[in-house]
Amino acid sequence: MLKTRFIGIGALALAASLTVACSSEEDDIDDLDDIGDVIDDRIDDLDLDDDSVVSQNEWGSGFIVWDENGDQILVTGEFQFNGVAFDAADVNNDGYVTEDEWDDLMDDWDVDADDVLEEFELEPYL
Ligand SMILES: [Ca+2]
Ligand SMILES: [Ca+2]
Ligand SMILES: [Ca+2]
Ligand SMILES: [Ca+2]
Repeated sequence: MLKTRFIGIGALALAASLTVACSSEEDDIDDLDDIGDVIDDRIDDLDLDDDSVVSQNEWGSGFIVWDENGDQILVTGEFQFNGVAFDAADVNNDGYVTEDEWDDLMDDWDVDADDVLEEFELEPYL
């Protein structure tokens, strides 16, 4: 008779706690909007009905949107087009753009006089 003794060995599982630094890289940056015919964010903000052009009404609303502190003038920090545009807009050179100056700007920039600003008309000022 062979007596086999099974010795139950309590196996000790040593859980080594490894601190794994899991850096989750998010690849959701789609910065591909520099392609020619994609509308600039600034135009997009003005173009409320997304028809790719800025109408006079939209242009008028743009002044209000950009005038963050609501003092009826746009200073350089609020004015989101470039320096050339600001100089063009600030006709009397007092350092800020009033609503009248803003409205006149649209007439100046609407080179094809169709009462809307297309991207090509705004492009030099972005
Ligand atoms: Ca529009
Ligand atoms: Ca302001
Ligand atoms: Ca001015
Ligand atoms: Ca136009």
